[in-house]
Amino acid sequence: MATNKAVNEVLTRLKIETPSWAYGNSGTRFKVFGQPGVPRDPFEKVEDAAQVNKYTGSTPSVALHIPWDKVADYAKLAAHAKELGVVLGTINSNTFQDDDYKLGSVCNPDAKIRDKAVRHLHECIEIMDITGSQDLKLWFADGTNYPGQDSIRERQERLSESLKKTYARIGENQRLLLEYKFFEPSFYTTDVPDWGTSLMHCMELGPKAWVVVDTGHHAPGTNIEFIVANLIRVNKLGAFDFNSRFYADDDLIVGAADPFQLFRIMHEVNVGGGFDVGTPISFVLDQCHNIEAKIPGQIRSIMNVQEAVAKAVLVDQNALRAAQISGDVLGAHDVLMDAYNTDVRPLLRDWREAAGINPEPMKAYAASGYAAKIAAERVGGNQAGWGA
Ligand code: PSV
Ligand code: MN
Repeated sequence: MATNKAVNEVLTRLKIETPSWAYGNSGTRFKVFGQPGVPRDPFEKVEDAAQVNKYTGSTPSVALHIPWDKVADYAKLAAHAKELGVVLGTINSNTFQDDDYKLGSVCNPDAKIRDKAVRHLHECIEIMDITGSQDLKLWFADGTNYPGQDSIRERQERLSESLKKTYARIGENQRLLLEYKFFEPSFYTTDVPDWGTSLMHCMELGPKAWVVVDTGHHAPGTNIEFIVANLIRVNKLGAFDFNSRFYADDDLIVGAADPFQLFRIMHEVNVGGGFDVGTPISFVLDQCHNIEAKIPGQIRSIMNVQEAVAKAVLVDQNALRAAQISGDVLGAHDVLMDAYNTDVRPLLRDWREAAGINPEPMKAYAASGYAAKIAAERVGGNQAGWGA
């Protein structure tokens, strides 16, 4: 068995970014339910993100979404974050909520619209220059709904050209992250539907382009750990967007639907050196809390990731390898399951105590009175929501 010391070291190194949109109101296309105390602007979103960091000790950065988190002065927002002990992280672009993008953004048949989309991506990089953010994350809603609607191949050429124009503007210490998703909002073809397409474009672009694996963006039954192992093998896995899904892109709390899958993914990350010092892999939540409270939803998510990581690090690698090499099928499986079936919660409580954090983050946050405080203070103005 790996030692608790090894687990503690990884937990201390492991930083997970939370998304600004998790703090705003969200819902389905049927209904968005408001919640008391929801932030009214990006400054308040950052304050909530700082609370998650306070109770987990593991979320020192918050991802922004442009234009949802557009502010007049990004340096001021960055300074506000810094005062609260967090930094501004990944900048997420948005090329899916403008009427012009009905037929796509960077793949649109109209060159003027493609140019508009690329200008937006350049604007996001300008924001990164001010905030000091390392990563530009691209998720494109581009695709088609009907066979024959557009040329599949030409759309790939347009995508390649637009990505090259974006990549040309990426700074020396910045990265372009290309996320894939197999469907929605397009239902016949999606222009970046899978890891192969994303990887092909990233390889064409160069060393600053990396693939993002959003755990909710695969068809049911997809072996995500296989994808992760392969991307790590060619050193192109740039980031995770964590969430879980029962059906499609459900954006539920990571580890809620299938904690065993999350463990298997984290095991591949561990084997591939993804928790080592200097790992290129960023760990980010991409979730919406439609019916549950938002800050506790984020805290619970971080705890779920930590539990999966702790179990993955506990896998006895020597015993696993020995069993694998000797063809001991069930022995190898046992080694993995032993780690998965370990109750790591006491270990995590000890690690938190040693790190000066309350061992029970959910209870500590609930007892803090912060939820009642923001519900009383944040009256008037417009609550931020998915899409604002
Ligand atoms: C849309 O599916 C999505 O969830 C993508 O995963 C992005 O990362 C996120 O929204 C923010 O644009
Ligand atoms: Mn995502």
